[in-house]
Formats: sequence, C-alpha cells, structure tokens
Amino acid sequence: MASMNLFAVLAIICIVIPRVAFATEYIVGDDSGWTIKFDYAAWAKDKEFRVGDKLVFAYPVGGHNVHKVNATGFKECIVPPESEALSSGNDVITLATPGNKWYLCGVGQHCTDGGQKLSIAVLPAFEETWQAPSPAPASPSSATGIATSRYQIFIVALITIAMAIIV
Ligand SMILES: [Cu+2]
Repeated sequence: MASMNLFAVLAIICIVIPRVAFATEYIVGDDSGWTIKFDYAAWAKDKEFRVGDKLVFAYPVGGHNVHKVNATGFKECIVPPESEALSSGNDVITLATPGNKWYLCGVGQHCTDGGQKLSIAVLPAFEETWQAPSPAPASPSSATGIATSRYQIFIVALITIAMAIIV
C-alpha cells in the first residue's frame, strides 16, 4: 500500500528533521557583519539560540577578529592573547553547550570604543526538549514549553500535508 510507505517515510522524517531543520545559522550582525558601531545586543535580543546552531562572524580579514571570553571579559573588554583569536574573516562557531556565551573583537579599541561585542544565551537543542517526556529539566521551563509546542505545530502541519496528499 502506497499510503503505508508514505507513513513510514513520514515517521523517518519526524525523527530526522528536528536534528537538521532547526539548526539555524546566524550571520552575526546580518548584512552589517562583525564590525564596530553596531548594536549586537539589539541584534541578539529577539533571536533564539540553541545548541547545534551556528554563529558566523563575517568581516574583512585583518580588520577584526573574534575572541570567546567570559562574563567579566565581556563587560570590561578584556582581550585574551592574540593567538587565541579566530581571524579567518568568516569564522563559524557551532554552539555546543547551553548557557551564556560572550564574544568580542580584540582589534584596537573595537570593543571598548566600538561596542564590538556579542552576548547570547544558548538554549538546549530541540531534540533534547521534545524527547524528554516527563518532568522537564530544572532549567528554563518556559523555553522548553515554547520549543515543544513549536515542534508539535510542525508535526501537525507535516501530517496535515501528508493526509492531503493521500486524499
Ligand atoms: Cu574589530
């Protein structure tokens, strides 16, 4: 039966899709890229960063660089040794763990005077949230709720489309 095959495919999609489809690649600063005099706090404010997502820092090589720092380093623009900088001009950072992450540019006074620094809060990956059936982990429960409901909406939409194809 064709419809049975379709459901098998659908089941596989439901398992595989969350791992790939919800991994987002964020170009830091969007069209402005990684630069001075840009409000990265405003840029990050309405975005939802999750484990597995990627940050892309794009800038002219030599013009800027990227340092991962801690909260104090971020607040006070403490630049780590040059050797620890990412400097390819197209630095891709995969968010590997949940929690707060801080980045800054170590060139000249770009951090202190140019405000070239980014602070984000990374949430757990989608599959971690929707696979946990019973009591949610102690961490942000509201975020978990959002993640779950969004995934459910996605699945309902997928099934609706499948039903439409069958009928
Ligand atoms: Cu810079």
